[in-house]
Amino acid sequence: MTAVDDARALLAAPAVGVWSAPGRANLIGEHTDYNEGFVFPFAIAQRTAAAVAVRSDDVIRVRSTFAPDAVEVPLAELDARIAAEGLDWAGYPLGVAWALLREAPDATPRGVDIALASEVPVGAGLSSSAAIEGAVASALNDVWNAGLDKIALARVGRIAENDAVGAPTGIMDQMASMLGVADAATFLDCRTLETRPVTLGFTPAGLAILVVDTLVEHAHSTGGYRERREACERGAAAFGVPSLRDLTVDDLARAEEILDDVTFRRVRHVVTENQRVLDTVAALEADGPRAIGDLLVASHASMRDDFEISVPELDLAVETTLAAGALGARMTGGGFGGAAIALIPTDLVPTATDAVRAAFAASRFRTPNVFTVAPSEGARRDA
Ligand code: GAF
Repeated sequence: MTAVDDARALLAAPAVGVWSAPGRANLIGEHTDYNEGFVFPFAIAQRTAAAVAVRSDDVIRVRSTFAPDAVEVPLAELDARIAAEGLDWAGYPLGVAWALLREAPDATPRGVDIALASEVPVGAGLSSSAAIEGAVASALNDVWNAGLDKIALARVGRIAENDAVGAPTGIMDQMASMLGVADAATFLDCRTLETRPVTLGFTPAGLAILVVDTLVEHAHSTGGYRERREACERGAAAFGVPSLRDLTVDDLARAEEILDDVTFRRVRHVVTENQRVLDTVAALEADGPRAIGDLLVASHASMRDDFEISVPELDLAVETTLAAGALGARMTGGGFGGAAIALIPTDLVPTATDAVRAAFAASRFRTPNVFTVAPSEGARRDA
């Protein structure tokens, strides 16, 4: 059974349609999105599906396979329910409905039942939240005749996440989920929202992306993520620029002079990470996927040492996969837990998987989930 089948089965009434959107892995470009920089994520094959039935009243009712209770809100009370907070998982789909109505004033809202089912592991740093947002935004865009394009729907997802759920994230995950292309990653300029799919060519090169989900939980609505964002804003303000996107590696000597040590290291991560994204795209296009390993390794070191968002489990996953023959490896996503990715020859996947499990056992860490992901298509209507 796929998520599409599960969502349809959960819906109590005949569906007018089923829409789905994927999770994502970020190949490189971490904590650069809210600094108006560059990112290079890809959509994965695991998807979240939203099956929708139209109701005769003006109630929006959401159910999911990952929570026991349905949540119902009359459309007229949506503003108040979002403002009151406390919606838990239902904050994502209801937040999308609320944001869509804000962004598409000509939409024709009507009562709907939405049933959600997901194949995207929750809390793994693979953006199960963007997958929910993308599926629900795509569904309501059609059912309510909102007429938004994919970039506008990504923005709707981000507004839901920022203003309804309260996580101060950037737009990378929603753009990756909406715009994914099979066998490609999305090169995205977060200042202009210009995007370009870049072919990855992992399979013909005999390579795979191995994910190590450490099962260490993280939440971007709390603590560390927000603090990192504030440090970046302090750094930009000290230079009198709108965002760290406006600095280059040539500005780092001056940054070290005028900033305190912690703020300087946060700035150095973002500035060098932006450059690594550009270098990764260039290396891929010139020399193919075997050429990008060192950039992934450098990205991880920068997140571990300068941005300080790694955890021992992520470092161990990176070290162990590299020792098992990966060409490059790094934590992916916001950090403080979640997953690492490794670019690895396909024939080494079984031994690397065993090595990671053994290393985690030896360190008395929880047994991680280890699996491969494939660059896949973005949000779509399935039925
Ligand atoms: C999380 C956020 F949701 C993204 O916007 C991005 O900032 C990422 O962390 C770090 O690159 O996934």
